[in-house]
Amino acid sequence: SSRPLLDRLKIRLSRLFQMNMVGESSESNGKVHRKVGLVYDETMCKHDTPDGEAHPERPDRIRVIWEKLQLAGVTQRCVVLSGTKAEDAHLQLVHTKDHVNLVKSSTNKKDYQSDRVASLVNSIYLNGSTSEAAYLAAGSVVAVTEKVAKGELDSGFAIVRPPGHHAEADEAMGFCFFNNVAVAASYLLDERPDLGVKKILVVDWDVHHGNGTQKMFWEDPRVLVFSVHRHEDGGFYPGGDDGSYNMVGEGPGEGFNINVPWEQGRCGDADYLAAWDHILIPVAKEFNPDIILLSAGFDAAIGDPLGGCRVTPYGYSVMLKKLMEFAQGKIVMALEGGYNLDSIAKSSLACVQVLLEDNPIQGSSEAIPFMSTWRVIQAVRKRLCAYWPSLADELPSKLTNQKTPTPIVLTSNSNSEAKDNAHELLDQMSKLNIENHQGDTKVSRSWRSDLSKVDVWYASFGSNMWKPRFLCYIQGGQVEGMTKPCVGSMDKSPPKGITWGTYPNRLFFGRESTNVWGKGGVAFTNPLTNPNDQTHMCLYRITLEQFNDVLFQENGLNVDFASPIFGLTALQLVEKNGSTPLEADLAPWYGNVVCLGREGDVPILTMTCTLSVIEKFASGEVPLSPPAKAYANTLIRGLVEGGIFSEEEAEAYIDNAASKPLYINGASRF
Ligand code: X5A
Ligand code: ZN
Repeated sequence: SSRPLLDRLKIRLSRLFQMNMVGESSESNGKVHRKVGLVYDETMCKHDTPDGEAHPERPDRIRVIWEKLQLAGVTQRCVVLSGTKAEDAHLQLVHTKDHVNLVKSSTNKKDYQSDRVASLVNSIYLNGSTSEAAYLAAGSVVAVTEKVAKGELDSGFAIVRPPGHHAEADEAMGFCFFNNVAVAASYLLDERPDLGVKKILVVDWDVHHGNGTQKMFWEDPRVLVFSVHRHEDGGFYPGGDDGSYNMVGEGPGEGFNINVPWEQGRCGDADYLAAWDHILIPVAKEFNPDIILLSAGFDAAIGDPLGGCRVTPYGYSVMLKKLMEFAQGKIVMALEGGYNLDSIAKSSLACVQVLLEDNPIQGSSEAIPFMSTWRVIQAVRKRLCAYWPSLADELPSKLTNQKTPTPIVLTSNSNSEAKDNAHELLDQMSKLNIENHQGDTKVSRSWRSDLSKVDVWYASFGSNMWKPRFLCYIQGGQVEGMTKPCVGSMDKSPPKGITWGTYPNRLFFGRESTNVWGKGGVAFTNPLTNPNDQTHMCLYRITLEQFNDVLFQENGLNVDFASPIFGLTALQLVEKNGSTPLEADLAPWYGNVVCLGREGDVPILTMTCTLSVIEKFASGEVPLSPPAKAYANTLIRGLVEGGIFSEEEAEAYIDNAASKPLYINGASRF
């Protein structure tokens, strides 16, 4: 038909148009790359404790980040800048003259303390190079910011130390001397009106409250300051009430300061992404910044000795990716805290890859937000909804009341339907035992033990994207939306890894009903690729034995087979040919195993229908039909909890896949 062709032309046209719009960006292999600036200057490593004492804010922090970026080969693809010293006039846009002079002339802590008794308790140290490093840190952030605002760079990352966000107008504290980000923001607004930047969004994801930045723009509506931090009712550094959600700014700046104060440590990707989806992103849409300055501390990272939170590199990459939608992606990241060398290096790399628009971002996110997280998010929304109408709606209780879902253990169920299910399960189990005690034991044992030694990534695009649902196939059980339980795999060990990937295949929904979900279509993906198509998949690292048990269950079979449905020979075939059909009688639903590539040494396998069934779907012989609500919700939960999409985005993704016609001649043609 003519409609798909038109759609495809539109996509191509919009891509051509996009290419012309970013004329500054470099192009190689036909792929447009964003121009990303990186500042690194070894001189900033010279700031150190005077007596060689160990300190978390140590020189190696920026070294390991730089080495990681070099090793990953990303520095060659960026514009590398060396440090620039800040000008006193620029520092004085946010600091007092006294403070600037004091930092300038201090060469040891005594100099500093003799002038300012307060610094005794304020977590700073100095040596002969501190002043130089502090000037370089602030000046470098100013320099990249200017280049991004001008459009010379699309975005940038200033790998600087000492950090800045705790530094106040007249005070160094929390390892900070000059407020690097605040200096850069004020520079744009006050010194460079020619660049046309009128509204700046400062996002501070350092685990500590950005008290300095908050104070500097307290009455300034041109700078929206957003800080998410561990607060614990003022018990966490820097402490007191400053980091509370009640601190919204004053005068013309009222409503332009947003704090998300965690009540507890251990917050991870799910908590941060919930704050993004339900506070920061909607507000950013309304504020519509001209540029984003990111106080990018990595001390909320998993493994950080000071932060005690659990954000993964993947979590940081998703948070950053969501910000790329604003200000045409003009983002300047400035390093703040972050004290686990390995975590900060990995997190930094993940972020630079986002700035470069490398695809796809790999990662995992299993958790759901803490109850306390929803409490905080709701309090923040309530406090700020007068200024930001998009925060006014009450969050659906289905979101805020969810507890960590666990598969139902069948034997503990007492209602009659579940009992029936349990009987069915017991039946299956006993059959299984009988089978194992009769004749086939040896064959059965040997295929299982052989295949248990081989790992594969099972890539799921349907309900299995929701981890608790997938676990039913491993551990047995039933979760919300399922009409009957799964028996589980023989080997009940949990997946050894979880990650996500995006593949150029068409997701669609077909057939009228299933045993497990009742009425409605279920997910398939076209085994043929097309660069215009995208299926998001959750990858579970399991053994080939478990993969067989998943295949059995997906096809409505028991798991007591004497031989595998997908053995070592089939694995070799699929790795060579890209896909291999399974025995049609045994696997009527998902009768085609497709190899999507490798992750490390391990093949990535998905299961879908065969090409002949694709043809039947396309011709209408087998119906395409949208998923029932319960089934669609399971996919949406998987995508949301996996950190791939917001709920709205996940819904749109499913709706889109369910409503487009399936045309086979488009595949592999472009
Ligand atoms: C920039 C930063 C932390 C200060 C902690 C003091 N500062 N105990 O992460
Ligand atoms: Zn910090």
